[in-house]
Amino acid sequence: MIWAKEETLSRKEIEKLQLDRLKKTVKLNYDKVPAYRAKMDEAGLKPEDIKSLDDLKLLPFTSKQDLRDNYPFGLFTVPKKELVRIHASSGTTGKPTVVGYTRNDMKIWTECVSRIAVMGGASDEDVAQICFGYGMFTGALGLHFGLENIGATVIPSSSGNTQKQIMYMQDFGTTLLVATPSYALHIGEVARQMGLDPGKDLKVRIGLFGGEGMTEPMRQEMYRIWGENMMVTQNYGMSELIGPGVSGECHQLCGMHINEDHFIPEIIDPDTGEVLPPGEKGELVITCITKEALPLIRYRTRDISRLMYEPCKCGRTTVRMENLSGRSDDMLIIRGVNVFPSQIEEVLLKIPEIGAHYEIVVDRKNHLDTMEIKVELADESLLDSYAKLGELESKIRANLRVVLGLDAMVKLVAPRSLQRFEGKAKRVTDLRKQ
Ligand code: DLL
Repeated sequence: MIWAKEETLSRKEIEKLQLDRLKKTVKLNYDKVPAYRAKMDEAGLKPEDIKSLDDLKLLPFTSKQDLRDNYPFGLFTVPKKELVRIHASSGTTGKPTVVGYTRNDMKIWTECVSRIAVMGGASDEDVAQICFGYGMFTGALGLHFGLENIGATVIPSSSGNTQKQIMYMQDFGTTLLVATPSYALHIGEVARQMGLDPGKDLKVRIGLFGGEGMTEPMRQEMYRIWGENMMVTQNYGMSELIGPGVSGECHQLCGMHINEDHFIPEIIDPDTGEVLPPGEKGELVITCITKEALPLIRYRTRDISRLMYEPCKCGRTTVRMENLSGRSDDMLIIRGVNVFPSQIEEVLLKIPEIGAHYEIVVDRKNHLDTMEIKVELADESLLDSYAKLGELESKIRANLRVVLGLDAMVKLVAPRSLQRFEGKAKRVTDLRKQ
């Protein structure tokens, strides 16, 4: 099923809509946000200069730093009284990034999330358990309102207390699970430890995952743990842009459809800021064209992706973004080589003898970068044989060397010994920064 007719407009129709909305949004920012007006003035631009979608590239970027510089409400286009909700993203240091919604923004957000939920197979028949942490994170309340809107029965169980989550699943007949991919794996593992086979003993048939990346081998691991019949999709979003609801995968699993009547995507070269031709990989930049309170223009997401305009078999005409390769600020530079944690995950999860949990520790010793990857064994049986452990370690190192082009230390650890995460997983510790 397709939730909204806007998901199937022709390219010409969508572009017309985008241009009208872009013009209004640029004017709104120019009139109401002194910081953005100053940037446009500096670039010698007036709202009337935006005459075609191609002119988008003339506009100045917005970045996280702009939000910081204007903390908390300086980039908002409306007085605080018009806000009905505030969220904030979890900065690890300093002040958080604050975002706000008018009543109309809430409607748009709900609509966008309803679309991506339906893309992932959700319907009013579903009992949806939301295992994102409720609070300032946009994930839980975003999915909550979107799923309620399509008529699903929502269980706001939040994250943590995993055994109780499983009890709710059994007792309430949960059919749809909302979580980060890493927490979904953890819940599945705990269910198994409780003697359940999630594919048979639970009714969960849809996984709507997001908030962090899910590589293809991780999706395979999800089927292994939750059962082959689970519909596993991921969706993408960001607090600054709206929260969840920017894009989501449909059943074809060929990238995430962007809600293009609300967001205009571009891909740029992260170093030069130049817009790249369709199909090339680079940093995703998004312009919000329907929001009222915080309609960010050309927001630099730091996420690395590619746009795909080829038609999708699902019938939607909206452009798809490739599942992220990572964030430009997640990229590790090890002895001069660029390494994305997702590349490491791809290698590790293809090796059957090891589990889905890993930790990457980067350090500098004697002026040389080192990388140690701690990997969990899938089961205890190998622990008894030094020879087999050594062989496995060499195999992992060799596979990593082929993909990364550099040598990493590999440390095999006992099953279930690495930390588990109830929200977004933290897989990398870079001791060079401390
Ligand atoms: O994570 C919004 C969200 C919640 C999206 C729940 C989907 C589901 P933030 O906390 O602001 O917002 O974090 C945004 O998370 O820039 C990406 O780096 C990462 N991210 C979100 N979804 C995905 C995904 C929410 N499907 C940051 N794949 C983004 C990879 C993702 N990374």
